[in-house]
Amino acid sequence: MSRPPAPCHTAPAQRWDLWCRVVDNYGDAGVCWRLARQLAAEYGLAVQLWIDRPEALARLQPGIDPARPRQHCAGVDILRWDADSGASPPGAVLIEAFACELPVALRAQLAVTRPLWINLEYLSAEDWIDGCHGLPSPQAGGVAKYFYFPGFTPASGGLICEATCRSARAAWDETAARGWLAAHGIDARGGERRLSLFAYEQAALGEWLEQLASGEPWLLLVPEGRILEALGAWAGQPLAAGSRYARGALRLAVLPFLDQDDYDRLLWSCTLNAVRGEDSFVRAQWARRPLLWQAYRQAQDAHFDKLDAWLQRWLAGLDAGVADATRRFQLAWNRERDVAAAWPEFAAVLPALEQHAAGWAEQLLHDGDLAAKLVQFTASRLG
Ligand code: TRH
Repeated sequence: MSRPPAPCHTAPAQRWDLWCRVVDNYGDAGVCWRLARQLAAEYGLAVQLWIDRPEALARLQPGIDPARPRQHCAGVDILRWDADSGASPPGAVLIEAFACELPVALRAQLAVTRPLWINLEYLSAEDWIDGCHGLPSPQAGGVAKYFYFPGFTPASGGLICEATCRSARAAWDETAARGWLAAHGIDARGGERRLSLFAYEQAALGEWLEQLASGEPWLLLVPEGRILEALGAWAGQPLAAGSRYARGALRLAVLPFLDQDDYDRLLWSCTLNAVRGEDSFVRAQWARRPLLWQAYRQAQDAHFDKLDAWLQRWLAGLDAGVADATRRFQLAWNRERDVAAAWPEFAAVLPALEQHAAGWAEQLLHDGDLAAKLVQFTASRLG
């Protein structure tokens, strides 16, 4: 997909406003921050990111001060979304992330200011996404709000992937990985495979760790987070950033919570990445390595539909044995049981999945990344 022409430096940059409410964890802030940065860096847009909990953003990006109501970082104006927000007129494009309710004051002016109003939805690999992506929904005052669905198909809104991510990943190799680990005080050992772990609570964690301890050598790399409690219970000692622990063939190193760019480097350095939610799940695909996805739990187990839909796409065309072993382990991880029983077969197919991973990433980006598609989508509607 061709990119729009480079920004003209004499014309004022088009302004986009991105509104983000942090529901929980880091995904809402993570997705919005990534998109805001990319739109500013690659498309020369003047991006304003309004966020109700800048402290979530501060964990992901060094240099952000959550106490400041307004600041500029990585080309983006970051504004705290508080009770008085929404009085100033929006830019040409207004993105409401994940159906967050826009401020009343802002909604009241949309019929007059008429920005292109987009609801950026959560990611799903389900088929119905393609039929809904890009549809307008009439709102009060004759204004349309467009549904923008990220996704895995050409007919969807695509996946966020910055140009810098592609080039830096392409240049990353085992020497870089070892250097990165050394900088974090971790010595890489020959013959040892690496597993990164970013997970919600996980009842089956202990049985998996036991098995890892009694098999081939693995180095488990865990950024600080809520999984540390379960890990510490298994290790029989409290764990925090900097902790080291070993049992049998398993070595464990706890890292600090990394900034977004450094978290990518962790993913690129591992044999297998256990990820969760939405944004780390996408980043693990750009890592071009096998991944284990813990979907964000939803009512009525709706997340299993999302998991199935993604597995169908990811595993399409793979040898039936590889696909079955992978599906079984991903389901066991999400059901939080029978993980130990499913591990040996999944471990055996990791090399085949690694071979598949690079082609999969290329295929996903073939029709353009999310920002490229979004910019085209807006250009065609703004005229
Ligand atoms: O944190 P998540 O579980 O986030 C979410 C939210 O819960 C949200 O409400 C939900 O709807 C959504 O998931 C599906 O997982 P996610 O999406 O992977 O976001 C994590 C972010 O944190 C991502 O941008 C990567 C980043 N990260 C770091 O920057 N450093 C780290 O060390 C780690 C572990 C993650």
